[in-house]
Amino acid sequence: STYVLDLNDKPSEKCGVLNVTKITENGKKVRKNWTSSWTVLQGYSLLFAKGQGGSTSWFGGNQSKPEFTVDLRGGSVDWASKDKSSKKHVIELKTRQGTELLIQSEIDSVINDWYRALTETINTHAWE
Ligand code: I3S
Repeated sequence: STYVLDLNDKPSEKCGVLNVTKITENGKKVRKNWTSSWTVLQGYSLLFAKGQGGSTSWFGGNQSKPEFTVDLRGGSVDWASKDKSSKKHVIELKTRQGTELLIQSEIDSVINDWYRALTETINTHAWE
């Protein structure tokens, strides 16, 4: 039989473009700055790189470095309450280190897949 290996089927290996902003850094509130970001879930790490614009680049390439990386171990993920953002389909991600991020996509199937993947990852690595 034949099957297609879809990278996005694995809970711990997923990538795509999302809108992202930090709202808290090391426990301190920071100003929102929504940016479109190439996002990769790799094991328990969530990596963000500048999305769109500029040269075509990827993590494997020379020109691109992840802008920041989030360690999901011990973190939490939930749908953001209305007071966190006026946008639709917003996920709130909190890390053990005291960073809070909002991640969003206009496409609800996309954000639902991310919600599932992040939840599975956090649950899988809950005791590390
Ligand atoms: O939670 P806030 O402060 O209403 O967030 C909005 C602002 O950050 C706004 O920027 P400035 O106030 O810096 O101009 C952004 O443009 C909005 O996108 C933010 O709100 P949403 O509801 O989109 O997360």
